[in-house]
Amino acid sequence: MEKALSLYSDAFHCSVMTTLRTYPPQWATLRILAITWFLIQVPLGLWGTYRSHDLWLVPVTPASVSVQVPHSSPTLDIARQELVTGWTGSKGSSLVLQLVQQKDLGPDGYRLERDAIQANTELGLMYGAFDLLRRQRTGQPVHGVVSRPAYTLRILNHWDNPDGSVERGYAGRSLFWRGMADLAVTPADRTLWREYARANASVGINATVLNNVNASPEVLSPGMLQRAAAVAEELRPYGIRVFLSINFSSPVRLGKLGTSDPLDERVRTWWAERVREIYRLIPDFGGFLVKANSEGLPGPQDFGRTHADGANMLADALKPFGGLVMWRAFVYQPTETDRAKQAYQEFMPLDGKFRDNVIIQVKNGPVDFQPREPFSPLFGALKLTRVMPELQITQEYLGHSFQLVFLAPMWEEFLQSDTYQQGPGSTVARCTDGSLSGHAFSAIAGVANAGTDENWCGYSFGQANWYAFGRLAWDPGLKSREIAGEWLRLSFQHLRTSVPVPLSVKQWERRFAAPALQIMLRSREAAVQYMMPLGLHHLFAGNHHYGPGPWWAPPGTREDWTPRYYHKADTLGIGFDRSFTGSRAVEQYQEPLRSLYARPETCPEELLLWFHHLPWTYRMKSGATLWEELCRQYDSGVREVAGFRTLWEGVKPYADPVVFAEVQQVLGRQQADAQAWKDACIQYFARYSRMPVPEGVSAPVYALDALMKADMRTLNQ
Ligand code: GCW
Repeated sequence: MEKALSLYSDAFHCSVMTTLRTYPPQWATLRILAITWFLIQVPLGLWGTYRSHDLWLVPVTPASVSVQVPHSSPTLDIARQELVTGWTGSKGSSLVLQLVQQKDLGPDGYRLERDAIQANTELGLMYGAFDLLRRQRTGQPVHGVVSRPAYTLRILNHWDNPDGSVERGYAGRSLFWRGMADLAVTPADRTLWREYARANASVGINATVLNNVNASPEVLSPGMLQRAAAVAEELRPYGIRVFLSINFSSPVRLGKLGTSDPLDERVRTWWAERVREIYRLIPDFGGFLVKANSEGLPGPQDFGRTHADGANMLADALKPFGGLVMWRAFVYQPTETDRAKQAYQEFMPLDGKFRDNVIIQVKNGPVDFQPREPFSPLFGALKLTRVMPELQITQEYLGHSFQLVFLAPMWEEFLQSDTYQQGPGSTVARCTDGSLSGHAFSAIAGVANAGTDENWCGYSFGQANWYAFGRLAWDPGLKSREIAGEWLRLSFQHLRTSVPVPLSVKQWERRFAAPALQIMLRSREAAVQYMMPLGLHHLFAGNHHYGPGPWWAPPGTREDWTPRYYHKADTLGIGFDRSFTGSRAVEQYQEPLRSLYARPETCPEELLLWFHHLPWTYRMKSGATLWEELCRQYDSGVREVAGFRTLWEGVKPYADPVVFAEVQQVLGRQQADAQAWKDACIQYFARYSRMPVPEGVSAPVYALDALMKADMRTLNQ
């Protein structure tokens, strides 16, 4: 992308120069003027080309506004500066930022009045300022607005390693780490961290975990802590608190103690000292995120202790400083027990045993960020313990940064799922944002998709997922459509007059925004269809989690890491039986879900093969057999992507050429890879179903044997 952008500017620059060179020397003055114009316009961003690094915070030529702040402070100065440089309201307006005492606004909420922003805190005023500017740019009402976030903590999880690599990152290197030998903080680091903080604050994100949950003990080394402190310094004025992931065996690996047993006094003292040291450097440090006894990582169970023992030990160390432990429930072992059941089984007996500064972080689905899963039954089930959702913004299982998939529809589906824990209407959002539990404190996490790529997210539309996470963490009731619409306007509307065919706002909405919106809103369902329709899950070839591999099972691989564990295709049928005749995972859901999920006739078809192993000839609601329906879903997913390409071709005259070319390329690869998914899965499953591919389903492009040998990541690169 970066390359594309600079190629584009270079091309422009060359053509300006060539034109000028062809004119006679008396044109020298004009030449100088033209070059000066060019040099001024580009850095100021007034030239109207796409600058992917700006994200949704595109610079404008502001109208004049006078902004009064109650006093000067780093946060209020930011709010003021944003308003002055970003004002697109009426010229000559005056605005007062007022600190008030209004209980209904809470710590981060605000009220937008005709000529005032009111909030209880400086941060509330800053959030109000960002919202006001967003509203001006997206044509929403700018006064009479009261807003406060649903979740107290709206946090990103970076899976960044000390060496600068990013686990499941598809957008360059880490924003925070460059290796243990390069911990010095440069001015460029600070600039990048401020830009990062600003982007987060603009959508209400107020915390971040700087390193991978697969944590290296080194994160607690003095050098890394000092760098983390420098990050915290830049993030603080934007209201973003820094957290770290820790490795449970740090006392042994870093502290050279003989044990990491959470009940051992020396271990407890060691952690208490580490925590004191951190708070000396980062006075508002948020706390620890912990992945323990999960996927081979150490944890309290190594010493015969429970997750509660481990979490509480850290919570006790953090308590005097107001710190928090986010303890992940992503735990499963290669046992006979269905993987989807294990987190619930481990954590339910511990309900009520956690300290009040512990919160259990649960992935949205019971398995692992698959394109579609039912919600994890832990939501709403843990009644005495705080629970927070973990979403994945980085597209590990949804096409990396090579496919355009807008994730808000998936998150909306999840957050609005009814758990029935306290009767109808007990949505996941309400079970976790404090509405039902009455807990004063609540949180939601998103695994970040940002890296050092010029455009932060690997491809431009990936930015929409970062944006959407922030917006939903603030207001889980928002609709994907509203979020996508906002993001499109913020990111691209300013280009409408500098595109090949300049447009009015109305024309731009119709000709550019509407088709782009349609692509975004349908993209997740399309991905489900061409990857794993009807409740299928984890069909990936290899640990890269990109392309199809329902056959994938290299010798020695843990069974629960192979697709066959999940799809269980045989000559009789396909799917994972989690009903009462199978693993009984349905038992973990409240009524009426338990009964609905337990019977194929009442199970939602989009989750059918998640809960049931059914004959290939099973009759679907459409009257087609399961096999026919499966083939058609795959086919329809590929067709949908072909449709996205056509829609996108239609925006060409109205799109910035750089954006156009980039998305065109992404969709091209997406269609080819969708085709590979369809061809792989239909041909592979046909070996079991032994049924003909139904009429109307397009013929394969790839032969199964070739796909089985190919590296799916590079097949259509
Ligand atoms: O889905 C899996 C990923 C791992 C990740 C793990 C987790 C950080 O493939 O890369 O590890 O989930 O969430 O802990």
